[in-house]
Amino acid sequence: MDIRTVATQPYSDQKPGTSGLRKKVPVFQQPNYLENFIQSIFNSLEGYQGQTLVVGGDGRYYNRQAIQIILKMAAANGFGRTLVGKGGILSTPAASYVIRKNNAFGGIILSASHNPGGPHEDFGVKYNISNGGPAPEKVTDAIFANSKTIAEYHLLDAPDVELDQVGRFKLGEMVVEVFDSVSDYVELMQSLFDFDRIRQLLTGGQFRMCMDSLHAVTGPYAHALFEEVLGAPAGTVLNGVPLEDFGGGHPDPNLVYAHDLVEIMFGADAPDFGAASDGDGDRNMILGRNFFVTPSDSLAVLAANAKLVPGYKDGLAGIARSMPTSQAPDRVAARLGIECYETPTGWKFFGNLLDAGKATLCGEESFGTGSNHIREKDGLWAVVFWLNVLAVRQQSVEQIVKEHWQQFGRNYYSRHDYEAVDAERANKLIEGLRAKLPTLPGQKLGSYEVEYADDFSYTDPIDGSVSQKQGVRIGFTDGSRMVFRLSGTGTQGATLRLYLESYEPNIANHGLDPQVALGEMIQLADELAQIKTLTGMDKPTVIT
Ligand code: VG1
Ligand code: CO
Repeated sequence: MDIRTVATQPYSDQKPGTSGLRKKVPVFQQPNYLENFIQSIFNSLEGYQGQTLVVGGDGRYYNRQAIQIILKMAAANGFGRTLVGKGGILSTPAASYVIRKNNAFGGIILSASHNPGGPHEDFGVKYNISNGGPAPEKVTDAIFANSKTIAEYHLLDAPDVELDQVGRFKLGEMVVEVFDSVSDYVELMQSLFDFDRIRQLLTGGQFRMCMDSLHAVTGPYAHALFEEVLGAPAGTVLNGVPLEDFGGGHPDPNLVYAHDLVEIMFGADAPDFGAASDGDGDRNMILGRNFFVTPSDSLAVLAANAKLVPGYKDGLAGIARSMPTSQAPDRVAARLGIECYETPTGWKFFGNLLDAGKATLCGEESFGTGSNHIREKDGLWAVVFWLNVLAVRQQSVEQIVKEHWQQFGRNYYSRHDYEAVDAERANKLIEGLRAKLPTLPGQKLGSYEVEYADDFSYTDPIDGSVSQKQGVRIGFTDGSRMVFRLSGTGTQGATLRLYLESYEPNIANHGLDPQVALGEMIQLADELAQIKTLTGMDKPTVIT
């Protein structure tokens, strides 16, 4: 078998976003496009000769073809061993765990997460470092820099390898191990949670749950975890077979896209607990009977109840949340006497805090929750955490959340997304807001008074690196906020995200629809940013 060096030309658009490089499949299928990016990753790394690389993806269209290319390139570039999920399947959290457990040099995860899949839909590539977490900005910047000057890549000339059988074989000088990642992951969950108690809950005949895997990567993990190990009846997991196009849907666990689950949980004779996860298994949505838990509240509730769970019984070192996430977790941190860190959007910013032991739980408003057990957010982990809390407290999801609001007050929260906006107009909107920022503090807007207005800048407390322009935020004197930022994961035009939050300490006012509670702010945001005029849209594409 020969190592071939292939001459290539750079592509100019290989800048990784919030979570890796995401493009339409036909973009990735252009000659040398994937190869260029993979070689640019390798070129930005040092010291990987003979080391281990983890490879897997969420099973979407082009996953298998991409894995074949990556394996041959890894072999040609001198990796000693690759660990590949069976069938090419590896959830993002499982990949993070496998990297850590095997002291791998890093991992390549193929996913566009919650974006649709298929021949004309999205594909993505993400590089994770040896701590199991997404590459930090200095690495992704180096990858992008390499992609702009790349002139050649290396590839082993070899037939395709068998991905569907567990096994170990050689590809050139490199060892390939195809493994089943489900059992490792189940073991990890078992080490954190009280499985006996959860099993009692799920088999006691009183409690019913429903898990929607949305035809994405968590299907096999969820079947093993809930139905085989924890004893829930067969049929507990819906849409549990991963499909290359996710059955035509968006594998995005929210009230809009997880419609099968929403119908069940808000229908007659609904189960007690419902959950869904996304394309690559790192997001989660939590529902009670007729009840939706916002991701920010979920993080706050898990933090407040962490002592009930074996893996966290000794308490939390700290909490970290992304800036646009609601401040509900901050209130729990204050009560517990621990720090709550505020980071830019994207899990890569939690890595240093977790490695330094400063934070134990992390979360984002975008249905992401996780802990120091790995370095990615973890959808099924959040579901099992909730089950453990439910099993101990013997209350409904709704009761637990409402009691939480009684203790801490309620942070009304909503995110409005305007998708596929013309990029120039979206930038104009953000620039317009930036220009207004200095004049806003002290101004009265409706019944609100602006306390601060800035463009969020983050200095990493561990390595001192600075990330600027991470979202325009306008805070009011009563603790309410609105945040504007452009998505870094979309593949079509620009997506404007507007995040809205207000704080309500009074229990008597806890029963409002968030869109009503936030009504005046929604109006003010439009006046301030000229959203309707500039986007040409009279309402958001998705409200979560
Ligand atoms: C979105 C979310 C962000 C999340 C990211 C990756 O990014 O807002 O919170 O970390 O997706 O999640 P953006 O830039 O589009 O707002 V996933 O599940 O795609 O790995
Ligand atoms: Co995801």
